[in-house]
Amino acid sequence: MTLTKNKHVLTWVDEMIALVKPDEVVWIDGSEEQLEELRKQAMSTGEIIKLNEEKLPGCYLHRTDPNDVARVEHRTFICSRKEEDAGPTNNWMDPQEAYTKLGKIFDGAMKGRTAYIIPYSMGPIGSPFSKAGVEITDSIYVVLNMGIMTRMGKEVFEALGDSNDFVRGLHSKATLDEENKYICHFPEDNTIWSVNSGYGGNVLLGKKCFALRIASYQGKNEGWMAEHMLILGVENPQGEVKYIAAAFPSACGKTNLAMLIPPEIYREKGYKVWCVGDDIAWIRIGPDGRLWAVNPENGFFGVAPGTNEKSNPNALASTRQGTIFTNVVHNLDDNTVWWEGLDKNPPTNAIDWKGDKWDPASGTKGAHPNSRFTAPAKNCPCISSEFDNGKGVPLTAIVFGGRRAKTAPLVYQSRDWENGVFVGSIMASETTAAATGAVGVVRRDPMAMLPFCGYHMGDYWKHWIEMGEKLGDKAPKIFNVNWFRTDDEGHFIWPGFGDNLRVLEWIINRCEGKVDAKETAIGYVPNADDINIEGLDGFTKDQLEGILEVDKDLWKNEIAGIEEFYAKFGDKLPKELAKELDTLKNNLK
Ligand code: GTP
Ligand code: SPV
Ligand code: MN
Repeated sequence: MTLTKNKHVLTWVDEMIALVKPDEVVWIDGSEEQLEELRKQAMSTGEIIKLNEEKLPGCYLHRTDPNDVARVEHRTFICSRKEEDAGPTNNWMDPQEAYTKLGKIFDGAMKGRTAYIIPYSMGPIGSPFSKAGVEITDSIYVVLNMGIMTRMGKEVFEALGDSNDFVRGLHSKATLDEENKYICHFPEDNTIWSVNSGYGGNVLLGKKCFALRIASYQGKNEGWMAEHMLILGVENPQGEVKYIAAAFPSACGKTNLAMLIPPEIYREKGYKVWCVGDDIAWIRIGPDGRLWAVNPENGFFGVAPGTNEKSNPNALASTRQGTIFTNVVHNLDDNTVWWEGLDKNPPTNAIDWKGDKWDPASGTKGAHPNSRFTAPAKNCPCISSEFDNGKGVPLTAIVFGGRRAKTAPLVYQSRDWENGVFVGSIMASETTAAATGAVGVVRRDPMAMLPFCGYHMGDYWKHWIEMGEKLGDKAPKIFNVNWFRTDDEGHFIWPGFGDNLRVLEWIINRCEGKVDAKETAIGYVPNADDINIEGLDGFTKDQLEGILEVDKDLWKNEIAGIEEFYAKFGDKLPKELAKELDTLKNNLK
């Protein structure tokens, strides 16, 4: 039974169904009964495994194909009509060529299978700033994950009415043929085609594909921004909440920062941190002229390894019910899950992420480094009261950050908005397991959007600069952080995690004009006395001074990398950024 009379939806669905030729078509209404029916089916085929109902109620384990465990950037394309519009940082394919090429792969790909038609909303259903999507998929795993990550169900069609304003997503696991794996975006058609993968970021089309790649393009045209950012609120002892959005590349600490638990001395004083979002922010200028941010998602697709009672208790608590675990260890003794960094007791009677019997003494990893949990946001003990507020929250500060063993100090503040855009544009970070390819290689990742910007990065920077012009003195202050400076033995110097609140406090103090700072070549760096290290066992002021240091020689080396990167943009490099680079060069002389 179709769930809508919307002609645009029906025509498109008919067309896609004629292409992929499933045996059956099921419209997802979002009801618990229908989801339960699908879970039963997926359990019967082994697609998901039900976990211990007492210890992990409503939780399931799924394993993807061992060759299909992360985003595939080299197979991800922006199919704008003009090649130039995809820019030098994206793979481009001509849209007609892409539709033809993928059309052949999709042709009959769902024979013998069921096509599920998923209506979903990014943002609370019916809010003026929310956007609708429809995903057609042959994977129950995708349906169940979309049910956690988005607002899914027939109400989305009710809110959509007769409108043509929805994103069309087509996904088939097809044969998982790596040579024919494509994640194609057609920003001018509001369309996404994804084939031959079953991994989250490639197939949960509401997430990176829509909420970042398509939405960043929409945002440029409509005057707002779609960013790879967490959103959190810091509540001070007086009960005032200041909101911060922060962009870090994949697996660089967004989920952890978004739901951090304040250090004891802060908790005693009455500080609280509220999580609005952990991965994506849709940001626009509100009626008061300030920037307001909404989290368009409804759940967390978080990195499992390293998540534990100490590093991120709120994330762990979020995964204790109604969660889908992907590519973690299955503990057969009590039918629960485990991953590296959960605790020091790996199960001995266990199956690893590949589905093989696993011995923790073997030295191999039991969980894939990019294994993930899909957990409902509502489970999070510190979820913000503003989570469902379609208007969003007003931003006091924007923070950029990456994984840098050296060079970038613990924190610094940009001089002004344009300088802040420059700081975001020169971000660099060590690659992680969130995408296929080498891990630990430093690459430029402007605004943490390198893999997610749906149009020309030069135009994207221009858009940032124009947003600043509109904001004027109401613009949030822009900062950069780096939790990942290492010592000579390669150990992280800064304790990180909950203690990152100490840095957020400095950031908020700066926004309120409460503390001074040292002006350096790159921007304002804290005086060591202004970062509270009280109660930090074994961390000294010397160490703090060390990680606040701006090493001019390292930064001079950095210049070459920035110039090389900027050169790719030719005359699309905003002149404001070229000027900022000149200033930095002069400052380093
Ligand atoms: P995506 O979901 O891929 O976008 O990742 P993310 O940015 O949300 O990263 P996440 O918070 O899941 O952290 C990724 C990894 O970084 C985990 O292994 C964490 O344990 C580690 N990490 C997070 N915060 C810190 C920190 O402050 N210090 C250190 N040393 N590691 C951290
Ligand atoms: C990321 O890689 O930034 C993620 C996970 O948040 S994915 O949904 O796979 O993109
Ligand atoms: Mn992410």
